[in-house]
Amino acid sequence: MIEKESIFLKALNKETLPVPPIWYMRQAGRYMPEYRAVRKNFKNFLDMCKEPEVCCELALQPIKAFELDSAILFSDILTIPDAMGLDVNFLEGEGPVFGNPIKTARDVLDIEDFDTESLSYVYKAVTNIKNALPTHIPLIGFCGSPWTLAAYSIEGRSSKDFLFTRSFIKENNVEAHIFLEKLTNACFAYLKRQIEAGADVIQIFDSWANLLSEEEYKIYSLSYITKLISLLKKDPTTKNIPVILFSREPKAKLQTIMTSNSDCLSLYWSMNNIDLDQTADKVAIQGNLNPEILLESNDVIKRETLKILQKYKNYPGYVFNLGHGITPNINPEKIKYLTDLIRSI
Ligand code: 1CP
Repeated sequence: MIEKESIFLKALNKETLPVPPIWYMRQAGRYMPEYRAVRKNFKNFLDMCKEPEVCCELALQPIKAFELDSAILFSDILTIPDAMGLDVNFLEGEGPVFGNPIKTARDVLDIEDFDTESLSYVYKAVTNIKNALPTHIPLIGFCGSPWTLAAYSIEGRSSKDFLFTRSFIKENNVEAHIFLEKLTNACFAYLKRQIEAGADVIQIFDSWANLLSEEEYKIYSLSYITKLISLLKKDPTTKNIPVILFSREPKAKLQTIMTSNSDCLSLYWSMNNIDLDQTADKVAIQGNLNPEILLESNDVIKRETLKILQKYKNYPGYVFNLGHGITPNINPEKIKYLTDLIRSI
């Protein structure tokens, strides 16, 4: 339970605040020297995620360095496909590579049932982080969207265009939907356990929404996100937990995305022409400074940040964040500068 009042939870509850709460996507990661010092002890990134004590230390690093208004679980979205037997490895400089990806329709039918307890290392990390945080700092739990998890699982690795995945879902349409349904149920069970372990807020990462046309998006992504959120909103254990939806540069209209019923929309950095009259009082907004701005001078950072703060000044429920994750080439001093700047205005 959050004892002291959290401005992050207030914003998610659509309150207008004098200073917005601040956290950053990928706030723990390679841009921090203290992260790299821990990371060098593990060859495979996922092995590091399987150590709850280490995850706790990593999740707290940005809280200690910048006094942010929320922590996020240290883990990855690909824990679910790994638990389904798809054998996820993060190789040096390559990103995720699946030892056992979904290559055929048959592979979908043969996939192992998701055993929620096989990810107990994640729930232990949630509880450790929660216990280590001050009571007024909430903890975000998360999962990938079913579509985003399917895209990695079928492609077998990251890709710019996920061409194999996009033809697979058309050629094996029935099995594609069976797989998306399995992933949706797995995400629900996984998030419920994170909430039971101490997560105060949930974020769903639809990081590959940009691959789909509006029509495809409705069929392959939005319908499953909507189902996932409705499962969360129906269950007595999870129904009061705010849900944030991050969609990377979707082709679908905001009105369409809002039908998912999320409590907050996390905007990609290019989404800066949205009609706030249509979202106000319906959803909180999170975002959306382009992380690349953090490679510029302090003057440029200030100018671009002020534009965003001005836009959301009176918005009912605004959370400051970046429009995508912090990249490894960003200097931590820029994160400090940005955070202090927002609080000084
Ligand atoms: O080598 C390393 O040190 C690994 C770098 C790293 C880190 C720090 C990866 C590999 N994942 C993470 C942690 C992580 N991933 C977190 C918790 C940390 C935090 O936010 O503070 C979260 C929430 C994620 C979520 C995640 N993983 C997403 C969704 C967010 C987004 O960026 O859109 C995605 C797409 C992934 C997959 C992933 N994990 C890591 C890599 C290299 C990738 C592939 C990215 C790609 O396809 O380009």
